[in-house]
Amino acid sequence: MPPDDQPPARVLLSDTAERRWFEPTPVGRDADAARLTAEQVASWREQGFCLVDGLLPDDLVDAVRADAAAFFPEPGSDAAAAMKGFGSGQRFVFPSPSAEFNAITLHPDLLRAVADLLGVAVPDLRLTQSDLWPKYGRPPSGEPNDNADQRIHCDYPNHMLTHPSPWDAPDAVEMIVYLDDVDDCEGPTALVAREGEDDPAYAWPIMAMPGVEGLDYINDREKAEAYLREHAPEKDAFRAAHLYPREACARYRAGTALLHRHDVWHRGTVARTGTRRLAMNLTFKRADVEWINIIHVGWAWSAYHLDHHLEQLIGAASVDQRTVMGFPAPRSRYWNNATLEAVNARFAPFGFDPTPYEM
Ligand SMILES: O=C(O)CCC(=O)C(=O)O
Ligand SMILES: [Fe+2]
Repeated sequence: MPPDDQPPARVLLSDTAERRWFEPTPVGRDADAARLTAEQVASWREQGFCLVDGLLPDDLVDAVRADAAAFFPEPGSDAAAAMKGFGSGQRFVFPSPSAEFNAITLHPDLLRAVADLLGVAVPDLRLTQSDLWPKYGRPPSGEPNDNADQRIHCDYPNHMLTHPSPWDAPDAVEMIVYLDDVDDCEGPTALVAREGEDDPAYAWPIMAMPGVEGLDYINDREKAEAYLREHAPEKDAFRAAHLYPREACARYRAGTALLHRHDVWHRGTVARTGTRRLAMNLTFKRADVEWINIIHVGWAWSAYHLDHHLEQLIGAASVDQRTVMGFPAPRSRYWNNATLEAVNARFAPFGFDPTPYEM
């Protein structure tokens, strides 16, 4: 537990002999929907993250897990050994041929949770990342870009062209949806909870990591710290004093969601050798934010896929879900009789209803 002179953690902390843990808490209910509790929202806004259970329906989580488990190589196989780092090609990148993957990405309760965190309405969100990747448990190889035991970092550099906005004016929500159990796979995400505005770990600006200010990008923890000791010893000292000693781990199981931010310290840790941890990674930004990029190729790139999953998704989606994808909202300046007729011609075969967009 934190010492007496520190504010109490809102995220639940527990200790075991080897690790400190953040424990997930159940979401609340609002009519038939899952909704973040006030405590969970406060945890995200104050500490930089919340860890929640029950945001997504179990059967949807099971279905995505089954789909991904059938696609990615079995742990322990030669094909698994050959897989390094991230990636599924386009198979588990939004929009995916997996309807369940898309259904999680745009799940109404998930969108509502993100909107609640940012204090905006759902149509004021834009999706900028949704992918699913396996982490195969293996000891760190010692390669600088090995992903097994990550250096502690914030995610902002490869999501945005700038630096995150001040803490109390966040522009985006990141999320990891775990599809396995930490008891099987280990490899929990470790995080440093922010403790108030004077927390030295969160001194402004956030520069004490590889890959910014002209420093090389290095993923592996030991290699990154050795590099910083040589090239930026004050950053290494800062990380050794304020970050690594304070990290605690997200105790996840299938369906647990970690909602975090581009300016929160965290890292991936070593997964149990011979296992495969599957997880989805999502990011939503405020619609008025141009300096955060879509991290994948754009959604329209999938339009020539023979199964027409992009068009089917657009046809079947709710107005809010389309808007979060960047499709023009009702009353957008895009809409007039000509554009409505044209867009309807394109998507009518997929069940598109033009009524909400009529002038
Ligand atoms: O895999 C994890 O638990 C975290 C991964 C991560 O932080 C990253 O790749 O940026
Ligand atoms: Fe990260």
